[in-house]
Amino acid sequence: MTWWDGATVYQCYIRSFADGNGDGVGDLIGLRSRLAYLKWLGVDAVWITPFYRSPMVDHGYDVSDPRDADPLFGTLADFDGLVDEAHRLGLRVLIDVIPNHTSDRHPWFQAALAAPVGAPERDRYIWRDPAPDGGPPNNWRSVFGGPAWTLDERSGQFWLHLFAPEQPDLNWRNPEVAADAEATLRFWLDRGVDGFRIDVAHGLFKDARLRDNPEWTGEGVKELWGMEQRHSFDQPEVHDVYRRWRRLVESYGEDRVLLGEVFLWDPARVAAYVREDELHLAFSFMLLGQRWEADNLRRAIEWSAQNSAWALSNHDLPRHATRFGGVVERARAAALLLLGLPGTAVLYQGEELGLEDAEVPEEARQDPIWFRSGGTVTGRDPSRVPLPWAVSRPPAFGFCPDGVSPWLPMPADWGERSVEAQQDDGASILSLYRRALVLRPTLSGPLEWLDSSAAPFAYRRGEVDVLVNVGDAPVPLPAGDVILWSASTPLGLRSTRVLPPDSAVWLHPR
Ligand code: ISL
Repeated sequence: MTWWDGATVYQCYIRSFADGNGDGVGDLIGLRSRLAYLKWLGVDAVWITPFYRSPMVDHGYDVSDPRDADPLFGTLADFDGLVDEAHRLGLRVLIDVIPNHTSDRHPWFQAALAAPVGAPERDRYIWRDPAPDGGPPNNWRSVFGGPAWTLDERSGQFWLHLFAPEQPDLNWRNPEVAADAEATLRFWLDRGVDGFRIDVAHGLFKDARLRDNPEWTGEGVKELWGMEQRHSFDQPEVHDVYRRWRRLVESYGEDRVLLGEVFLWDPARVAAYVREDELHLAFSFMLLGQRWEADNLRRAIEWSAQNSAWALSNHDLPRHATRFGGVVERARAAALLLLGLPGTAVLYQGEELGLEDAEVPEEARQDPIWFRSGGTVTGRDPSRVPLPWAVSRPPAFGFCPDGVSPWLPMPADWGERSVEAQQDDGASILSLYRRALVLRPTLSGPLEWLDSSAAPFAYRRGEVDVLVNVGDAPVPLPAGDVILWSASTPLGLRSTRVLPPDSAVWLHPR
């Protein structure tokens, strides 16, 4: 059995977790100072989003040096100290690796811009002559909106960027690119990391002929801006990369994990990445996008690949407390639904506080999606607002020192949601997460669906039944000993017990 089987990983979006140096942006020393909180909460591992050298166009997912820390977040020595402290506390450390693209400030891209057409310096990226009409070489769109190509006036060629123009896509058909990514993996494994979350793991290779993507007809690799991503994502060549990476990480021992962001809707295509000789885990995006509806939640869990990493929220999507309709009791029930599942669960920072998406005023927005869509798509800032730590210290509630503005404004009432406000309150959602994390290891074995008439949504894990009332009427509770319930009010007398709407229980059936 591997350590991640049954484990819970905590996603730390580092910019917004804890500010240790007082500049309004979260950092490595801030995270280190809060590791004891994560230990207290009861998670097994922390996944830290990118803290590498970056011009921060995409908040660190545009990397100019993948083997150094950005001064905004700290130093390599800070990182080493963080890993040591985490390991001392018994917490594993996962970090991001971003193999699909670099920053346009990466020395490789700077060299490419300076080199003549056809020079080896350019071949690490994807360049093409304009189409006959002078426009982009094909019809691909950037995930962030607009064309996936930008013209380099000097050379007269376009470069490919599936994300922002400042994130040029690497040419994975060039062996130097593969070798450099492996050097990055080794660099961090040598510093003691326990695994990697692979950004855009379904990317990397593009169709060799860069054919136009067809219009979306409802099936295929995935949809984006009305097009099927048949030629831009999920090419067969990518699997060899992960076979090599698997051997590489295994040369450091069996306990280093590869977790892919394989953002595809077709479960069979996701499953193709999670194999004996490829990735250990891939996120279940089916569950990440789901609304509070029994059938859809159940289908999302059924459809997802074996070896899923389950999550309800992350830094790219609306928080699930908001997606589920802003009903606190639902967020509480969802915790029991998520933490009852087998395999690996991933919490997104702040969900344990019941945080919802925050209103971010237009003038404060920072996500490239907001700018590239010409202000028509809000983007991801609302789910990236910093965490409140202290009750009564607006506007940053202990995220950063008093008198400093956090990099995104925090709602005025977030003191009530803070760690300090909830930590000693047995009825808080934070206490509920903590109790669930204590009990999670007692749930064992695979998931078995229960066609229980007592609750619309029910599954069994060994000795424990997980019942979730996603409906809007109370349902009778089957006989058994309740070991955990989500409702913030007590369950009531044994004989009259019901499961209220928007609540869940873990129970030993009788
Ligand atoms: O393909 C997608 C939509 O159809 C995207 O959702 C894509 O998988 C996702 O945006 C990738 O996200 C990751 O890489 C981005 C970065 O901005 C995100 O924060 C990161 O999670 C570019 O590095």
